[in-house]
Amino acid sequence: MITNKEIASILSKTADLLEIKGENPFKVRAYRNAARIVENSSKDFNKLVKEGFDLTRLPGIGKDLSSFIKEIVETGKFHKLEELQKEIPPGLVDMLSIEGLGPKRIRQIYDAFKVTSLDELKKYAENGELDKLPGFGPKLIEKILKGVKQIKKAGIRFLWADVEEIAEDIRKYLFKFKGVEIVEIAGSYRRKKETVGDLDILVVAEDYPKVSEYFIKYKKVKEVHSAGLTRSTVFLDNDLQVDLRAVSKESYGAALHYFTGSKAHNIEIRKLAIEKGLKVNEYGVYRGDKRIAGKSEEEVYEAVGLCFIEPELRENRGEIEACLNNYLPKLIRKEDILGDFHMHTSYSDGANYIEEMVKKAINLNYKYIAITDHSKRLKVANGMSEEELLSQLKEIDEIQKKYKEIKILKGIEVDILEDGSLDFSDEILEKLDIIVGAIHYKFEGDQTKRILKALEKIDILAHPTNRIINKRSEINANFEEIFHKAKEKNVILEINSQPDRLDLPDTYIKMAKEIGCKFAINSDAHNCNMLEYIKYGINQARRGWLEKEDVVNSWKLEDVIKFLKIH
Ligand code: DGT
Ligand code: CA
Ligand code: CA
Repeated sequence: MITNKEIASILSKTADLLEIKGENPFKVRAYRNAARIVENSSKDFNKLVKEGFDLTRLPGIGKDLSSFIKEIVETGKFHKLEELQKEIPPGLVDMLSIEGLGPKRIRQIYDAFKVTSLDELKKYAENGELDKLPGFGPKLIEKILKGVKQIKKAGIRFLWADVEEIAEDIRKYLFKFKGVEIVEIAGSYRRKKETVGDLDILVVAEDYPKVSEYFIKYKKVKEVHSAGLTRSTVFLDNDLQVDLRAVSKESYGAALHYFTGSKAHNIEIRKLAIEKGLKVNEYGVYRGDKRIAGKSEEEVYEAVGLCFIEPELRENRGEIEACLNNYLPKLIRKEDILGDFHMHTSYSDGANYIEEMVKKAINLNYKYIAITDHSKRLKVANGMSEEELLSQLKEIDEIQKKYKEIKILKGIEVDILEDGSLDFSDEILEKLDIIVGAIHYKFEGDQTKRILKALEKIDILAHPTNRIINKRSEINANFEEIFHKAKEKNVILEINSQPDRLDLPDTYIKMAKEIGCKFAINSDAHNCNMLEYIKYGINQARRGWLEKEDVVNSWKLEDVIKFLKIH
C-alpha cells in the first residue's frame, strides 16, 4: 500500500526531471502543486482512489493529474517518470541529491557546458568554469564538490572483514592517548553486519577536543571532514569514513545503545519507552526531566522492561518480542565450534597438503574435519579425477593413524550439474563420509529444480545462494522450497565463511532455522590459515539467530556421525 508521502515523492521527482529537461514551467508547477496537495492532505489517497472518489473535485488537481495519481496508487509506478528517467542522463538525476543544486541550476549547468556526469561536474567546479555562471559563488562550488564526493562514497559498502583490522587498530591507537577510558566501535560494525557503511566510534575521555586532535592525526587519515566539540569525521586512505563521538561516562550505555542501532531497533525501543511514560535518547532514559538510566546498555534495556539483546540481533526482526516472551536465542559462540566440513588441499585448488590442514585444525582444538576437494568439474580446471580421489582416501587413512586426537572425514565438493545430477558416480560417492554439493557455473535462470534434485544425494549444500558480495547477486531460486526439502532430506545448509560470500545471508538463515533446518559453519579454506575465516561465518550465524543445537559442527563427533549416517 502506497502512502501519501510516497505518491507525493513520485510527483515531485517527476517535476524535477521535467524541469531539468526544460519543460514548460506551468506544467512543472502543476506537478509540484499536486505533490504538495497529496502530501499535506489529511485524507488517505490510497483509500480515496479505491473508493472511486473523483479526485478532480480537489483544488489543484485536474483531469490529467487525477488519472496519474490513480495510476500511481494502483500500480505503484508512474509511466511518465519512468520515461523521463530513461531520457535524462543518470548523472544529471544524481546531481539532484547535491545540496544547493536544484533542477534549475542543473539545467543551467547543462546548457552552459553539456555536463552529464558527476566527474564532468567536478571538473568544471574545480577548473573555475562553473564560477562564471550567474549565482554560482564559491560557497556553492564548495558544496557541489562535497556533494559529488558524498554521492560517490554512498555507493561503497565495505566488507566487515575488510574493516576489522583498521577498526581494531584505531581502537588500540585511541587507547594509547592519556585520559581515554573507553573506546567502543558501535554501528553496523558492532552488529557484525556483512558490510559496513562507516565506523561509529564512541570514546569516553577527560578532554574530548584533545582526543579529537589526536584522532585526526591517525596515520591512515587522508582527509579531515570535520573536527567539532563532540564529534569528528575523517576519511581514511581507503575512503572509509570514521566518526568519533565524545560521550560522558553517565551516558555511555545510552550512547552505545543509540549508536549501535540499528535505527529500526532503536525506533521500537523508543516506542516501548513511550508506552511506559519514558523518553530514550543517546543521553539516557528519562522520566520527565529525571534521568533514570543510561550508564550501561543493560540499564537502558531494563528501564524499558527488556533483557539485554545481543547487538547482532538488533535489526527489528522479532528480537524485542522474543525477549518479552522469553525465547531469545542463546547465540552460537566461537568456543562452540568443534570442526569444519569444507576445505581444499593440494589435491585440488588448495595451497596446503592434507597433513598441514590437519595440524592446523588440531591447533584450533577441532575434534573433526572433512577434507572436501573439488571433483573433476566439467567447467573448471584443477578438480580431482575419481582415481585421484581414491589415492587421496588412502593418504587420509595413513594420516589418520598418525593423529588420533582428530577425526578426518572423507569428503568431496561435487559440482551440481545443470540438470541437478552430480559430476561423480554414485559408486565412488559411496566410499565417502560426507558429500558437499555446490553450483559453480551456469547461474542464469531459475535454479530451484536443479538444487532440489541435488538434495537427494548430498549431505551439505554449499554456498547456497552463490552470491559474491558487491560482485555477483544471488541465484534465482525458491529458497523456501529448498529449505523445506533440505529439512526433509536432512541436508545441512552451509554458512560459508569466506568474507565476500557469507552465504547463506542472515535473513535466509533465520528463515531456514524457523523451517527446522540444520547448518554447518564452514571455512571453505584454500589454505590452512583460512580455517580461521570461520569467525566471519559465526558472525553471520549469530545474525541469523543460530544456537549450538542448530549448528552441526558444534556437536559431539558421535552426534555428527549419527546425523550424517556415517559408518
Ligand atoms: P552503516 O554505517 O550504513 O553500515 O549502518 P549503521 O547502522 O552503522 O548506521 P549509521 O552509521 O548511519 O548510524 C549508526 C547508528 O546510529 C545507527 O545504527 C543507529 C543510530 N542512528 C543513526 N541515525 C539515526 C536516526 O535517525 N534515528 C535513530 N533512532 N537512530 C539513528
Ligand atoms: Ca556505521
Ligand atoms: Ca555513521
